[in-house]
Amino acid sequence: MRSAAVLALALAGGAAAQPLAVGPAARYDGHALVRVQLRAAPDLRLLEAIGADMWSHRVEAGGAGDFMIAPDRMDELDASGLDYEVLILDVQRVIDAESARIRDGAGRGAGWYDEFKPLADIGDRLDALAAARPDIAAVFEAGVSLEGRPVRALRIANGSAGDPACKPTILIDSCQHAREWITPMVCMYAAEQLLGAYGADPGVTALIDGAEIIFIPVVNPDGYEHTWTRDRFWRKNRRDNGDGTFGVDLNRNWAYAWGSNTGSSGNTGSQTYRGPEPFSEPESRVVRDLALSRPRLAAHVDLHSYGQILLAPWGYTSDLPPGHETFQMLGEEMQQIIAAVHGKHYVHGPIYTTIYPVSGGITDWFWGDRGAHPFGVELRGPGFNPPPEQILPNAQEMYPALVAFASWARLAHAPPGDFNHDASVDSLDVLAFVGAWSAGDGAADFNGDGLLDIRDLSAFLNAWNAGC
Ligand code: 0X9
Ligand code: ZN
Repeated sequence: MRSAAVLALALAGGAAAQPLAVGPAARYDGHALVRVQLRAAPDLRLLEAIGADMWSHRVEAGGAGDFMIAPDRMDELDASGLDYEVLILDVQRVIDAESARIRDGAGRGAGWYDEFKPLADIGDRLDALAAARPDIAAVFEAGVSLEGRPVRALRIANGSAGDPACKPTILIDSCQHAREWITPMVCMYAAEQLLGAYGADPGVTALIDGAEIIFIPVVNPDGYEHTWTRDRFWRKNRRDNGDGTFGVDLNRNWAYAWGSNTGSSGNTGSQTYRGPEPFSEPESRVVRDLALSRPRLAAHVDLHSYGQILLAPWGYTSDLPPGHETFQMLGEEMQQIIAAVHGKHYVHGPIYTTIYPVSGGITDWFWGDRGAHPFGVELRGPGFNPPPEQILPNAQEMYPALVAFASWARLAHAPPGDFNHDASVDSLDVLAFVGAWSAGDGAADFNGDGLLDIRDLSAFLNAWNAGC
């Protein structure tokens, strides 16, 4: 293959390899979305047996879940005796309406957040954000997907403040699951607002001076592209499993407590197929390797949709994680911040008992393996294709919650010797500590024994000597 073919490929849109096998686009004629009242765990297996695609599920809502069911399986649902209500009669009509709206530009007002965006637009916007603030923002390629698409990231940090080795990293990603279109929008909005607030909002300025914040709006670019071109409700990546099925659920591919049949599946065709081994997929490896490259990983947020839920570890067990009280405190704080914006109620709690068991999930890995504080977030619905009017309010309510969480994580994960929290361990920290200590400031109770004495001074100096 030379000149002409290469040129045609280049013009067709750059580096992304195009999938070779292109069959007819997936259709959902007559598929219904039903909300089912679940009585017990076996009901979930029953629904799986009739090929139901679980869209969302919340234990706290009395075990109600939304499931998409094919028209030829509705009889089986009726025969099951399960109580259900129909939310959408014909899912294909909703897809058609959505694509017509996007094609005609009907939902498109002046704002970027008035309509869902394809992968290329998200990439362009990332470039524009970085170009507008080259002093504190840069786009980089975190890695490459299975089909050769770049997994792009935006890094926000102030290179002229502090010492990089002292800076806590906050990582925010979205779209492990391809069909959850609202998630990259909310992710982009948070990055954009953060950049806009630098220098104007003291809290955000301190955050950007004292930490690095990395956004990955589309972890699963192959799957995302697939939802725009072939199958609106594709969830997994695009791995050819070699048996006629495609896709690994990236959020079951992480190494912490990987492989349990509670919370993931070994069946290649399953929506929660975990892959042949932990980190078998390039997309999960890209995020893992980025995390491993950061010396001081503080927090991780993984955006999903839908259900309005703030999710803490664990996903693999109902046992409470170490630090459970801290997660409860943070969940409550974010819940209140979100509610104060547009009045939306988000529930919060551990994954396992708040939605359902998840093993090999990203959130368990960040806490169990890395010790970074993670949250998984289920954003607004309804469904994976909410009206585009939901995008902006959803983004507006999440942004301050993310800032609060990131700001907490920056301080909680700062090097102990960085007493004044300016992301360097230097003589200013000694001055600040001695000042606090002689003023009887509780912050100088460095060993936390309730007393201010010489032991605090020596504990501080040990930490200070250790540097970052
Ligand atoms: O099943 C999942 O992976 C998530 N639900 S979804 O409907 N978006 O597929 C829940 C996982 C919880 N953990 C994180 N959100 N990280
Ligand atoms: Zn998801």
